[in-house]
Amino acid sequence: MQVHVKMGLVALLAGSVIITYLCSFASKSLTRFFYTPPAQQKEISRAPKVRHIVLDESVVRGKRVFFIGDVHGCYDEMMQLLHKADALSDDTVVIFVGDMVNKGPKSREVIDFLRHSKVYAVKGNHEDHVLREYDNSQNPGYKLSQKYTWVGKLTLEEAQYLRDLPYTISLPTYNIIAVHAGLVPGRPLEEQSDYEMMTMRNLVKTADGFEARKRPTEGKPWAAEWTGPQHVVFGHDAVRRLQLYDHATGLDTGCLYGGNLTGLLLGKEKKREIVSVKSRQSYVNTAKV
Ligand SMILES: [Mn+2]
Repeated sequence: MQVHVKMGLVALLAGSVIITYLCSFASKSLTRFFYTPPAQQKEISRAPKVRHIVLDESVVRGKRVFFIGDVHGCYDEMMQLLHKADALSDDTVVIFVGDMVNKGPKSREVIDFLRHSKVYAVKGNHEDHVLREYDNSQNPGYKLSQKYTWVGKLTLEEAQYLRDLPYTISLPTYNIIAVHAGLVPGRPLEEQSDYEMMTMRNLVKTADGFEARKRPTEGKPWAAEWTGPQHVVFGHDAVRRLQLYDHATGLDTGCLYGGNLTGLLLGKEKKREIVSVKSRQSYVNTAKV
């Protein structure tokens, strides 16, 4: 008899645990299903006001240009690199090639620096992820996951800064375009896909040109297929580290993963120089593709 009572109690307990779990799961799903963003929120898109920016001769005349690869919140290394290249003076135009934030230790500090310095930056897939989470977190029922808790502290102005980062920055004087991930050859900038400019790594040849691929398992590195006429400076591809092609330079040398933070410095005589600093530690174990 006693055994039966015990078994009954165990069954009751197990049953109530399962029911509690199912209820919480159902309520989360229902919140997601029935949630309608506030009217004003609907009008906000993650796209910037201007997708492609041109820095003309008047901006770069007589100045050096310093492109910086994926910082990913590695604020200390970023400052060290800027000092090493003496890039904080007025005679240098600094351009970040995207993924300045997320995954690493000091994303807020990096955003603060970007907003209050006279530097330029393009939007990477991680800026886009941050904006997605920021927008989601405007819903009171939405819970930010552990890795995005820092996004909950962003101000509207900080989010707006990230939102308005362009996908490309062109420097006709140098015949250079900066983009986070890559460009599909033979396609004008206005016809490049926003998503592909932030995520592509490879190209697959098709009957009428190329198709972009996010994963590097199919096709060839896009930069190997890029024949100009512009030189493209990009990031995003930590696995391939420094990429030096005639018409493309890949600057993601995996600072986040214990590699380097790397920049490309164009001297006043248009001489190109790679400048890098060692990462202080491995903040994330392996580079995921
Ligand atoms: Mn990226």
